[in-house]
Amino acid sequence: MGHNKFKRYTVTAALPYTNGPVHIGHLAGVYIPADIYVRYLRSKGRDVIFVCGSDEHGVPITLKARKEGIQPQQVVDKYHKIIGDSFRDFGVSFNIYHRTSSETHHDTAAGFFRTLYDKGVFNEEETEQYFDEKAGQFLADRYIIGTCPNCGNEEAYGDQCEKCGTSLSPTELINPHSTLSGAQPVLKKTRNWFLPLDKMQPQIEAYIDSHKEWRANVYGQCKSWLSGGLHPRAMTRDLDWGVKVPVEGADGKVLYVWFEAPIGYISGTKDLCDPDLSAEKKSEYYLNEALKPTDSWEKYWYAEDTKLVHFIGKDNIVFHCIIFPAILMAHEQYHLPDNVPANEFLNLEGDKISTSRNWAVWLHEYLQDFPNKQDVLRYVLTATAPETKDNDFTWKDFQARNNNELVAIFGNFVNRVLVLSHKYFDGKVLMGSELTSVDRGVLEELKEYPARIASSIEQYRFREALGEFMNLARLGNKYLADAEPWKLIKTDEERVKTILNIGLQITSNLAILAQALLPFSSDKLFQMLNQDKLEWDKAGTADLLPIGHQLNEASLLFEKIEDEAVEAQIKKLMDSKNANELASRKAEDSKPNISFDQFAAMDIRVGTILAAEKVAKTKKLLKLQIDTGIDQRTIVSGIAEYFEPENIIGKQVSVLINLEPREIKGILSQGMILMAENSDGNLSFVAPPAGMENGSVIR
Ligand code: B3M
Ligand code: ZN
Repeated sequence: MGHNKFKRYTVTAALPYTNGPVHIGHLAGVYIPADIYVRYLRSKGRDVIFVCGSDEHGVPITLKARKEGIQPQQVVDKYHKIIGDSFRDFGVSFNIYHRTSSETHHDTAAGFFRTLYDKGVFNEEETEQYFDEKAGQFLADRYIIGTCPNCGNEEAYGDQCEKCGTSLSPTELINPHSTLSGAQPVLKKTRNWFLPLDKMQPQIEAYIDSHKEWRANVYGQCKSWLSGGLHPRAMTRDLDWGVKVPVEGADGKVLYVWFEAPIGYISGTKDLCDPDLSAEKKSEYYLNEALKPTDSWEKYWYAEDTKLVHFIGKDNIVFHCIIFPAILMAHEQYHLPDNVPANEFLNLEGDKISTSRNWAVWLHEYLQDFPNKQDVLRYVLTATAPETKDNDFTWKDFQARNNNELVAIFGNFVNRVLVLSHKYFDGKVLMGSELTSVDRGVLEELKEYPARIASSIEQYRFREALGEFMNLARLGNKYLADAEPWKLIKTDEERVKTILNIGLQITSNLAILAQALLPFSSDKLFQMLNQDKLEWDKAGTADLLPIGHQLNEASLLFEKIEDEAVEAQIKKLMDSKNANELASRKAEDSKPNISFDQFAAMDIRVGTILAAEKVAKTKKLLKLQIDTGIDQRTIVSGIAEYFEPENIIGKQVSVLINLEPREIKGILSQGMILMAENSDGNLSFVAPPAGMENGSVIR
């Protein structure tokens, strides 16, 4: 169907796992593209709902809960709020930001499963799964680690080796063990319900083949999955956190997270369209009352004249293009997705963004460090969007694009037009002398931009759309620079009225076209122009501001970003990288065991350093005078590279006093000072608690 044959649009964005905040990779990959598309549709006056929410089940959540020693519900409550707040503050304009731990979702997902179950869609099959007898539970793939058969990585997961990228099944791991108890898991029989994707392949293939217009990376990935042959996939799991399986004999089982998560789009729509939704739920789901749906939830999901578009990252393609359509087909009431514009990945300063390594720019932190600069990040992440290939975000590029493009072109143009209008004509829109051929040429070019930008957006080419938008700002900037009204004002005021009129009309066009791409700047421009928001189709003309119209005060749209601000961000990243490297270093393996008697033979006492000096002709040695509480003795210690003698005098230390004396560089050393060595090689004294007397026994 052509774009305008659809009566309404259901647009979704991938439900972020609530095991951590969202970062710029999520924004670039999913949420900014989706928001541009939706805002464009709204500015065209289209009936659109934009649905998202927290993905609160799945193993990432339970792993996080185990790691933090809290319940999964506490994890999801924490991150649902952090994520929902940051999306709201960044201006991602969902109609609703729902959540899959909600009752509506559990009922909807379970109901959906039950419908397919009653239709006999699933095959109930017995399989062998790894079971942790110590923890008393079956193990999801991510709870099993072992040696990758492909590259030997000893910490490969049961579903994938993150080192070589090979996708695995748990039984392929060498020497598998459970991350819950460390025990070697055993294979145990269990029954689950499988979706017969193999039998459904012809239907699915026909559906994919009917969408050759999809992005090449999406269509290509689907075709390669299909050419490999689809296999039955379990839609239930032996886990306790998730949506309970609504059939007899399914105790201890939940719906496979990738069966129920996309159904989250449907449950979110249900609550969005529920006229009786409580105020508390509206707040919990960030329901935007200003964006009312016009129809029932069924219309947005069943009707053939609804356009269904899913915005996701490339790692979610198979779930949105193969599995979700398959269960919608099996259900038979639903309209199938019309497009799934998946983006590739964004890297950060040349490295993969990683939640676990804290190698990320977190959205909520960006908003703290760069308040009111949402559009700068939107601009940069759209201008560098990984639409067809992975791309890289750098803070230097962020600064350069802000300063050289937003400030120097877009901001500079609109600011000069507004400031000069106030300076020369008290902020009034006037018209002076006749249009020149240059004026008419500019206005001719202006006409082309709305359709050009619209065409890019409707084909999900947002980088291109932004580039065209900036070309219009460049056109205005050049027109003004060439016309030089600041010089003409002395000799030809009538001409300046016309120049500024054209400048203001272009500015109003930029305000309309920015609604989708740079919404905060659009709002500011409409405010400065003292103009109500205008629909997209008004753009392209030069009569948006009538003669005599009074402008509001002008203010800067963008400010320069200084080196210090960017250097601080780079330092923050480097610090977290160093901290992670330190934390991830594995401690040395243990030495062989010793007997208790061997330990008891050591006599370790509290001592105090009375004097210290470097040992001549050595780099590493200090000669120490120690008060052991029993006597005063000399001990030579290899710590000269870590401590200045004068800084350690008076320090209490732990001393092994019955070590056989030995001569070192001609000095008789009688004992050993105990030191702790960090993974980065730094040494510290094993200092006894304050207030211990010299000679106290350490055991
Ligand atoms: N929670 C996001 C991810 O794979 C996943 C998307 C669900 S969309 C229904 O990172
Ligand atoms: Zn591997």
